[in-house]
Amino acid sequence: MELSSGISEDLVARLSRAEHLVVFTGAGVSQESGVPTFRGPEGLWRNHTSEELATADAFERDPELVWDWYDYRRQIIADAEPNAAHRAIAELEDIYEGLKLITQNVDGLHGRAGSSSPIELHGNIWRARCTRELTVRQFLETPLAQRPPRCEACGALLRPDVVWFGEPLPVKAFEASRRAAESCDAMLVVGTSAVVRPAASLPLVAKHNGATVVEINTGYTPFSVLIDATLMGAAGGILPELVGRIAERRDAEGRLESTVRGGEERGSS
Ligand code: BV8
Repeated sequence: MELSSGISEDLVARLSRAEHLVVFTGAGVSQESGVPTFRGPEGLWRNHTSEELATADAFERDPELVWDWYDYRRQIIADAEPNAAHRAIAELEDIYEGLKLITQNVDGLHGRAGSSSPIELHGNIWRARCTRELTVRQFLETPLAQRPPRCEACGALLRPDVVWFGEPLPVKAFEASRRAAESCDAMLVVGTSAVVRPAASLPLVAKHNGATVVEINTGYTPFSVLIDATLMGAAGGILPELVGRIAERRDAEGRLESTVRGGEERGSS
């Protein structure tokens, strides 16, 4: 376990040799975009914790309160821009063919930064689901005109299309994530406190399967003693430097060329 704010040449070498890279992100990757993290001091809202509000029980008890919390977050996210960490992660797709991005976040900022197919383990705050027909639609209206919003087809309550505590993760998304963690040879774990299960098991699956696992976080997490390295600092500062150095090294080794050339050939076909 290597603890440093500096990025060692050895780490850059190990990551640049990887053939199958997975990036796994949590709320910390969006913190520099001004989006409150879940368990940081800004995670409280009207003295409620996220764990209290992100549940089917809370919604059952007071759908208006829960929708007010989501509307508050949607307004912040609508005004937010992807930050340098999101953009650096999007750039990794040009460096590693078949890169897999798995996120616990529901803010959609990876997609807005250019990542082509983030696996959203916990759903997306910009979709809503009818509680009666279970139909899912894009739902971008913020602030909400109707509180709580109702299905235009049947009048039943809409709910955010996210995974609440006590609810199962989308099976296909989690299976794809587990397969990626089992088969990768390197994983970057960015901005997660590693407490929410089963998502937080993925870096341990990668480590168990022999991958090089590197955490980027402003603080220690339960992973820190179990993985190869923790780069201590803000993702928006560390990731652009790390990605740049990996690209340089792969370019120097002719690996980037082959990937990009492959990409260009793919693009021309
Ligand atoms: C399930 C969507 C089973 C909603 C989220 C007891 C009772 C009930 C359940 C449980 C229990 N014990 C355990 C559980 C399981 C539970 C769980 O794990 N609870 C935890 C709290 C202990 N899990 C579940 O309930 C899951 N479902 O188990 O179902 C089941 C199976 C079959 C059938 C029925 C049921 C569902 C979990 C999903 C919950 N939904 N989000 C919404 O967003 O509104 S989780 C929520 O937490 C977000 O998705 C968030 O992404 C995720 C993880 O948090 P983090 O991303 O890590 O964010 P956090 O704020 O914690 O940390 C931020 C980190 O970033 C910090 O480390 C910080 O240092 C760092 N940071 C900050 N700034 C920066 C930075 N790093 C770098 N740069 C920076 N600038």
